[in-house]
This record gives sequence, C-alpha cells and structure tokens, in this order.
Amino acid sequence: MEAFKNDHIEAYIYQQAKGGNRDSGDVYFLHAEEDYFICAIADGLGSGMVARQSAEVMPRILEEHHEESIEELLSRINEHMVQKRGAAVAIIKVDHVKHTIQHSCVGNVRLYIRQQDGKMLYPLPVMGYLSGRPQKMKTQEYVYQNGDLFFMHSDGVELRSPKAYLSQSCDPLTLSEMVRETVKPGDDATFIAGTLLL
Ligand SMILES: [Mn+2]
Repeated sequence: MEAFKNDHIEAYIYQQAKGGNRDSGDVYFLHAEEDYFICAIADGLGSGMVARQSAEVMPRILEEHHEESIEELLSRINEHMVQKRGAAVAIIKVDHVKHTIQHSCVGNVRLYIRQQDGKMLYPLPVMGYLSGRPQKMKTQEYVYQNGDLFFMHSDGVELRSPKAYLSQSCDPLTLSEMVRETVKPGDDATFIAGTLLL
C-alpha cells in the first residue's frame, strides 16, 4: 500500500492486478498543489495492455492540466479515447481554501464520503464510459470539515456495505487495511482512501 500525506490530506492507495497479470488495467493519480489536491482512478475497458493503454491517458492529461476544472479534464481524456477501447474515469478535486470537494465520474468508479457528523454521501457516476464520443458529464460539490473521510474505488473492489466499512473505521489506514482483506483476484482492483484535514 502506498501513502500520500501533506498538511491537508492523508491518503492510502491500494492496487492489485487481475490474477496472474503483470499490468493492471486500472491506473490512479494523486497530485497536490499549495491550495488544492486532485486524485483520480481510471479503469480501462478490456484487459491487459489494451485496457492499460486507455487508462494511461488519464495521468498524462492530469499531470499536464490539473489546474483545469474536472469536466475540462474529463473532456480532454475523452478526446484521447478515439481509436482506443475507452475507460471509466472518476476525478475528485479538493479546494483547501474554500473547503470543497468536487467530484465527477463517467462509468463505474465509485466514491463514498463519510462526514464528521456520521452522514454518508454516495455521489452517483454518469453511466457509460469515455469512448471518444460526446459524453454528458455532471459535477457534484460538497463542503467538507476536518476529518471527513473519502473512499474511491474501481469495480474490482466489491463492498457489500460501504457504509459499514466507512463508519467502522476512524482513519483511512484502518479502512484501507479492512478493505484490502476483501479484494478478490478476479479483476483489477484499485482504491484510494483518504481523510481531509483543515
Ligand atoms: Mn474493472
């Protein structure tokens, strides 16, 4: 498991490739600037190299253009999917000045947020995947408080009750260790668990 920490974020990342494969068709990306943090998961369609070629578009675009809005970023990724299989992509951007989380997703990468008062948020992705064709998008925005927990994962991670896992863990490392135990070898699996600090 990989860790990512600064004054505003403590996050853990786990990735496992489908049984026997060397390369995962899932790709993740995390990046922090002084006043914002961005992270994303892309799940390429198909498997092996074909899946990876589609998923790898995401970090290339985000490395270069992370200051743009998340819908602009998804549109750029979509434009690069022509002649490729396509990918499900979820992006979150955390604004440390306004204390907001923005989220947008096309396809089956899920996000859960547990707020400090115990309330759970389950932002829904837009159905489909980035395929190079025009794609509808939707951005949701939440205000966060110190200690809010987020959990983003590709569909290779199957949680029977995300609410139970998120409410049982007081910190992202405990959550990550609990979820890691449940990951089966049948699909590429990736998750990012993090807590937001004021
Ligand atoms: Mn998958």
